[in-house]
Amino acid sequence: MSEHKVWCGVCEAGCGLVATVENGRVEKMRPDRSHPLSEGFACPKGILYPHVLRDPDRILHPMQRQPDGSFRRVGWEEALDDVARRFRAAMDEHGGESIGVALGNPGGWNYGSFFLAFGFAGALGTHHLFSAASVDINPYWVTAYHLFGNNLTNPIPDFDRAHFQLLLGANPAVSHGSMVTAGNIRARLRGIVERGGRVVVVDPRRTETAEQFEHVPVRPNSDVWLLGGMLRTIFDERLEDRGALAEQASGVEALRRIAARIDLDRAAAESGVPRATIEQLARDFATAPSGSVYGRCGTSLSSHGTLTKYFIDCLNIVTGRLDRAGGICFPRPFFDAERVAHGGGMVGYDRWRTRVDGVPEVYGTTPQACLPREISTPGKGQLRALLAVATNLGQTAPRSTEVADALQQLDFFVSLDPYITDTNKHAAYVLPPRLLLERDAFPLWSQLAYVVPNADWTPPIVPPPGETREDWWIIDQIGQRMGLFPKPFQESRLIGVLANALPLVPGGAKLVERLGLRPSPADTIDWFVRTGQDGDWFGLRRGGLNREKLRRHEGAIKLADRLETGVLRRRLYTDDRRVQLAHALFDREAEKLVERTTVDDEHPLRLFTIRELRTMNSFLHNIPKLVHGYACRARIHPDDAAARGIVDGATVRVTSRWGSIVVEAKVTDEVMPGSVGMNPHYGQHGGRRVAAAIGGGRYNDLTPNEMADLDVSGIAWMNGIGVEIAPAPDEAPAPAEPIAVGASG
Ligand SMILES: Nc1nc2c(c(=O)[nH]1)N[C@H]1C(S)=C(S)[C@@H](COP(=O)(O)OP(=O)(O)OC[C@H]3O[C@@H](n4cnc5c(=O)[nH]c(N)nc54)[C@H](O)[C@@H]3O)O[C@H]1N2
Ligand SMILES: Nc1nc2c(c(=O)[nH]1)N[C@H]1C(S)=C(S)[C@@H](COP(=O)(O)OP(=O)(O)OC[C@H]3O[C@@H](n4cnc5c(=O)[nH]c(N)nc54)[C@H](O)[C@@H]3O)O[C@H]1N2
Ligand code: SF4
Ligand SMILES: [Mo]
Repeated sequence: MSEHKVWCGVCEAGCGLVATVENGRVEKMRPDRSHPLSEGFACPKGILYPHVLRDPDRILHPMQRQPDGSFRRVGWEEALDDVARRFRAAMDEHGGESIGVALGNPGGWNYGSFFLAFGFAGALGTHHLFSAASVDINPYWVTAYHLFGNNLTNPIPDFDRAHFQLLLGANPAVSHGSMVTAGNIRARLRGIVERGGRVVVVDPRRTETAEQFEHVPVRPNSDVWLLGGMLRTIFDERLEDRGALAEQASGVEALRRIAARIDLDRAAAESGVPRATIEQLARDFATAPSGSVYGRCGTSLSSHGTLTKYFIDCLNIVTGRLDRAGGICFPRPFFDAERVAHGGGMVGYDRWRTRVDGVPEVYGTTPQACLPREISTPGKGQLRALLAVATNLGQTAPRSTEVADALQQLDFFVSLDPYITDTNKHAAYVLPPRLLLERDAFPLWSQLAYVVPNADWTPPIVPPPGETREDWWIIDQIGQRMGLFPKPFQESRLIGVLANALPLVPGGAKLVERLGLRPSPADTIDWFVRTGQDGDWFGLRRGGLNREKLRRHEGAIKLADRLETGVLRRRLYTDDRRVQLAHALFDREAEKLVERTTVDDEHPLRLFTIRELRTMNSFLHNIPKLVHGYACRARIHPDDAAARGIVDGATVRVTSRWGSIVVEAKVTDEVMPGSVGMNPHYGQHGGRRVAAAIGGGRYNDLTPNEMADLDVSGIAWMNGIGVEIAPAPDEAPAPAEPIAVGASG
């Protein structure tokens, strides 16, 4: 029996856990009290994660789809050769652009698969790179690129020193934080109140977070009005921090003009928040000793996600909270992915437009919303083959059923996933990855948002089961067999150093290519860790970090007690090293906002998403201990229910302009009148038998994907779409039929 300190990469909180391993099996997980960030906090998803490793529905061998829709076990050689041959045929006949890559949420938490998915798309020269960011954080990426010069720059709330924390569209008591990694985030928020400060939660639902703090109900999809109204008030009442603006920002006048367009009475009417409350919130926020505004999915997955995020950042900047204690601070990553992405030419916006919809690229990716039309629209560059990595977009992307239908039109589709899902049940092959604890884990993204800077690189602690392989290895094998990656990886520290250092000198990049140097993902990261601000500089700096040291060290190494301040100029990528507030893009978005009417008489209620503590997007619904007691329910306010003759527990039909589903109603005043809250990712019908048995409707059958309805960032609009609900006593939710998985082993 042995114990190991590990990093939980299931969600963004990045908790430290202690795993007890016996006979190559994880028998127990408990919170790691010594972890610098989570300090003994963990949730059931992390603690019960080992159940996923031994889930009987997990596939442990390459699976090939049969004509009758069932799956049969095949060998790796056969599978990889066939996959490579068919991708190669698509490439030869129709060009690299005809092949796409879709990378889902867990792919982002797996550095190797992230590198290889982007690398594979890069080598193909395809624009068909669909990332989960386009159903999550595209407004962050677009706004950061304009304001800070780098999509990945993400100043985070310094909760531990804040006196006023405004949270919009976020439920950290359940989600444990997103785009900010704060371990026991609830305790940190309570700390604000204990110091005499305030936490205000703006949400259409009295959430688990709102219950504990001050709650301001808001109509879904209207935060942009509330925030715009706050900005307007701050300028009108001269509450802005002129010193900070003069020092840190350019283009303030442009922002003033945008704010002046927000009429406060209309802001109140649109948001359902009284004008006096908007004005008072603005004053209280601006005059608090410190604090910040933070917005997440409720604000991002909206029809004005980018303008909303712009207003959030601007509120922090005009009140002098950027780069200041208790405000929003720049993180201190030990692997500076911002610098690497910038140096590697990855950052950007609108360098090209998508083929069918003509929407701007974001960080080199195409929004998932475009996927069905890229498949169905003939012409040069039509999408014909897809490699899906850790994504269930037939459930999690907008208009999920249309996505699933479109996937069936592909000539060839391959998926890397531990399960047969709603999405990959249409794939020719499903290839089995190694999961957390079976592979090494590196906090590629979360370390960009740690409120307590720390470093960790967890080695695998149990042997991989069956014939599973690492995601990156699988993609690499496909690429090599296609002749796309001319060299195998060279697992060598020296190669890692040469391949990454040489491009820094003129002509070096060419030399790397001529010598055929191809470092493994781990060697690349190691090089950047060693040359980062906490690195060992190859022995020149004593006590500095490198891979061996991190892997040998049990648990995470604390790098600083708190976030740094006064580092703005070092952390910005804009030409003048100031925050750039003026951009035509934001003018246009403000113009669109004031011109758009949001009244939809046929769909007067507004639907929004409710996440649950024990599920993680669509991934963990197959673990009985996690989904116990859960179901898909449309929560509706008693007044709205009475007006429609709906009683608690009734079967109802929820209809939007884009689709219709049947679910169970829950009548509750936790949601504000005029809104409907629902859990997503039910109605699963893949090979996850427990998940399928729960039934329920698919939320994303109701969400739009036409560009005319969406934000400039291409972010899916999932919160605040118009719906109507009617009793449907004679209808039952469609029964799910699990896919047969033969001889999985
Ligand atoms: N209505 C609505 N829809 C939403 C949202 C919402 O709030 N409302 N939220 C959106 C957001 S924020 C996100 S991030 C997306 C998430 O949507 P997805 O990116 O589709 O993420 P998951 O649902 O977690 O599905 C991930 C898949 O990866 C598999 N997987 C897990 N670990 C691994 C691994 O290590 N390797 C491989 N190869 N596969 C793995 C799982 O089995 C699962 O099938 O959903 C979006 N969809
Ligand atoms: N337990 C659990 N944790 C998770 C996940 C999970 O599925 N389960 N998913 C992970 C992922 S991928 C992400 S991206 C993060 C998301 O992290 P969060 O954004 O904190 O999580 P959500 O629960 O989606 O919170 C969104 C909140 O916005 C509210 N809301 C909806 N529409 C609106 C609106 O128009 N305006 C306002 N003001 N509020 C609105 C909802 O009621 C909800 O409380 O969570 C991560 N953590
Ligand atoms: S909160 Fe997230 S990181 Fe922490 S234990 Fe739960 S799933 Fe893992
Ligand atoms: Mo997400």
